[in-house]
Amino acid sequence: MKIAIVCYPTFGGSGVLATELGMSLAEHGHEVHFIAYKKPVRLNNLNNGLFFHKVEVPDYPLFNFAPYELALSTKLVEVIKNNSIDLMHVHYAIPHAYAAYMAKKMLKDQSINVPIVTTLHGTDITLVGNHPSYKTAVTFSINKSDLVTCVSESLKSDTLDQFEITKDIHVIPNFIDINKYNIQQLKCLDENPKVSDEFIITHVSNFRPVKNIRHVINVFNNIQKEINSKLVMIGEGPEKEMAEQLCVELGIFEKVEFLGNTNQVEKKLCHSDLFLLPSSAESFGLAALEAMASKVPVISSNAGGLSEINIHGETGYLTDKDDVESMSNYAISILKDPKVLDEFKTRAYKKAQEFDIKKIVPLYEEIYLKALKPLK
Ligand code: GMT
Repeated sequence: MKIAIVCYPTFGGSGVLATELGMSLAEHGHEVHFIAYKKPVRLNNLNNGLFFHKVEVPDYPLFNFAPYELALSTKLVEVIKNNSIDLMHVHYAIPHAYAAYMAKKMLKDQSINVPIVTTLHGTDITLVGNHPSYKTAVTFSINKSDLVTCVSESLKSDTLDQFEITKDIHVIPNFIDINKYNIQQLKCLDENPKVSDEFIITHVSNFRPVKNIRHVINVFNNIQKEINSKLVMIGEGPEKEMAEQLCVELGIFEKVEFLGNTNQVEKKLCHSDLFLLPSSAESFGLAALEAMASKVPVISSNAGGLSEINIHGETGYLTDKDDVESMSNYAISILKDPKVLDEFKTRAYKKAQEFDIKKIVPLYEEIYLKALKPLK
């Protein structure tokens, strides 16, 4: 198949997932064309059936807001025609599903039929998509997609509750390449064995308000009072400065490392003992799954789809999103007993195996075949 993938090219979960999916599809023999305003950050290799097409949005003094959807739909038409693309897979409804629909209509005008598969990732539904400025167009573009997928049962039910959806929504969870994590674990132990008895607590996100960064710092502050530990904060975003300031105020700045964005999160996770994710909304929680694949138990909120991967009392613990005290107590209970920590690590890894790329990517291939069937 020849597939055009539209995604956000940044470190956010939807872009990461779309890129990993495209790279895996190319390994399965498909031809994959990424279309975005810059090369996706995880797209490290452009041979073997992988292509990237940049959407250029020219500036003009009249534009208060440059019309990205217009440029994207024009680019989609061009790429689809030039490369005989079979289908579009757009990640994140806003504005990708909308632009894809316009592209589909323009192509139809030239007697070219290309179906749209739209994947909903979370904030396009639970936060941004709900806004009155977007809701009508988001509903329309979901309903006009040929097939719709979303990343958790929780997101499916939120979408059906909050929008007038006439389409079936297929749940296909996020995935990880467990093999990549296994290799990294071995390398890690070999090249850089853990020497100190200090526990490592990790958080990875885009530091947006929805991630409750303040809680991450406060939970760690409670942990470090009882357990010799440090906090590793990975990512960049609007709440980072606040987080640094809070660490200074609490007198724990020297126990917290802010590492910025990384393309190789598995390298940072391999020595970690516990992962914190107290988000106020989280459709799936790819960062938590990446931690679990690295044998790291998770203390998270019970928001959205987190309970579909993090199993309370088994792979970690879940609490209400603002319950810093329970999160701290649960974290300490896991860390203070090496046997308990070991059991949590094993179960977290075992659960992560359910979301291995080998099991999940074929589900997308099935969806593509379904979308193409009416055209045959
Ligand atoms: O978590 C973010 O803020 C980034 C966001 C995105 O749209 O890139 O991630 C969303 O999609 C991921 C991949 O499907 C999910 O694992 C995340 O849970 C989801 N984020 C939220 O729902 C807040």
